[in-house]
Amino acid sequence: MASRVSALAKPRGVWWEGLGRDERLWVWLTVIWGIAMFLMIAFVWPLIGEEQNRLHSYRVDPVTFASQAEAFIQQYQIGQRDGVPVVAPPPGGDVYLDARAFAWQPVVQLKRGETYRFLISSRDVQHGFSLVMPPHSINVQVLPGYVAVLELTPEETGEFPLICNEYCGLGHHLMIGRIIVTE
Ligand SMILES: [Cu+2]
Repeated sequence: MASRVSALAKPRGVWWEGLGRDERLWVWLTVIWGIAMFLMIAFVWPLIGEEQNRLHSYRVDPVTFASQAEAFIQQYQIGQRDGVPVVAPPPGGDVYLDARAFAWQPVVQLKRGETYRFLISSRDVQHGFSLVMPPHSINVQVLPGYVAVLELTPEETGEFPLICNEYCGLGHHLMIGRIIVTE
C-alpha cells in the first residue's frame, strides 16, 4: 500500500529522543546566565552602578494629600494650560504631584540644574509615573494612600511628557502630564 501523508500519520525522525549533549549545554548556559543577571540587578548594580533611583515612600491619607496638593498649587500657580494649573515651585523645594483618573495635576515648571523633591500620590486608583527627563528615566508605581518621594535634577531645558503607564480605566491613554524645564 502506498504511504500517504496525513495528519494522523506517525511523524518521521527522532524528535522524541532525549536532548543532545550540545542542547543540554545551551539550556544550562541559559539558566545560569539568567540567575547571574538576576543577581546583578539585585546586588551588583545598586552597589557599583548607582543606577537605582533613591526612592522612598510613606503612608498618607488621600484626603490629606489632596488638600496639601491644592495648597501647593494655590501658593505657586503662575498660569494655566488646557485647564490644568501651571506651577513654578521654588528651587530646592517640594513638588506635590496629584494623580487621578485621568490627569496629572499640576503642570510643573522647573529650573535647569536645580534639585526638587517630588511627592507623588494618587487620589483614586493605582497609576504609574513614567518620565524620561535627562538625566532621569523613571518608572514608579503611584498608589492611593502612599506618597512616593523622588529627587529630580533636570539637566536639559524643554517640555517632558509625564505618562501614566498603569492601566487605570477608559481614559488611561489620555493621562499625560507635563514637566517644563527652563533656564
Ligand atoms: Cu493610567
